[in-house]
Amino acid sequence: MEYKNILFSVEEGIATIAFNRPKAMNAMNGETMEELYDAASVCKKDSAVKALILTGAGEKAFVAGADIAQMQNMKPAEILSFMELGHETMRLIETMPKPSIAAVNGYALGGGTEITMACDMRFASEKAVFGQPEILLGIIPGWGGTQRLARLVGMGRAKELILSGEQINAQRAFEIGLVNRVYPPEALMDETRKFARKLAALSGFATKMAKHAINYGYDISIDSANRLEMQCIAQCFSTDDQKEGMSAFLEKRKPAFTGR
Ligand code: DAK
Repeated sequence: MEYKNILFSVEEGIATIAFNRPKAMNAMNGETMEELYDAASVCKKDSAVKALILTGAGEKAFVAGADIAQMQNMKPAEILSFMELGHETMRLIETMPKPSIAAVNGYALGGGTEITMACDMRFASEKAVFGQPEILLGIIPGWGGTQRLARLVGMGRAKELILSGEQINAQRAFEIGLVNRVYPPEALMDETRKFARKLAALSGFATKMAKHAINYGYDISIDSANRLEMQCIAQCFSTDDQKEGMSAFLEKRKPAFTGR
């Protein structure tokens, strides 16, 4: 697929998807969501991709939300397909067997915050701004914000943000657990890439099993979830990576994982 609204590159096993609609603060229209879905599908399938970074091109915005101009006059059927595509894309990123980091360089509002929450981790520039301002437009979050925000920061804080529409800075987002790490703007991408490379060097199979246990264990009973974990770790013991990881430790050398 040819991309118009995102920049997509793969370097040293790290895929980077940068939202790139500077005139609209990288707002998500249907076309951009289709491109994101396509690029995320490529990342999932391509064995050369070991980790994924989502960011915003330019200095001002990650994604300033769904495109309000496009949404304003959408008919119910259009809203429905926009909704489905958005949810499928978020779930694709969240559940893909490879780690993802949102490198949040500026405004991440509404659908922007929702995209960051579909990633496994959020690293923010000191200039980043988060929020779910949908209520100010007479709507509510529509790409999982009501659910993922409450799971990440707790119900009270999620309600505070969603019911008020207030924006918060990176430091506050860090304090409430929405953001994992905060960096000076000029260090954000280097630090994120460094961390992504570190994740990419680990066992791809163990990463896949860890994400599987966390993602699918979260909403079921603790007993069922622990059983799921048991199945996942048992599978790890069938891999070369488990043998390599443990041998390397005992031989006092760095492991060379192959993902098998
Ligand atoms: N949509 C469209 N255009 C946007 C935009 C957006 N979300 N955000 C900014 N822009 C455009 C502005 O209209 C402006 O365009 P021009 O006037 O230059 O043509 C340009 O980007 C620059 O913006 P500003 O002039 O406003 O720049 P400032 O630095 O003064 O302010 C800002 C930056 C990010 C604080 C401000 O632009 C802003 O508040 N933007 C809107 C933020 C917002 O409300 N975002 C939430 C959108 S609602 C659904 C699923 C999901 C959703 C809805 C439905 N379904 C499944 C049904 C999600 C909804 C949302 O995300």
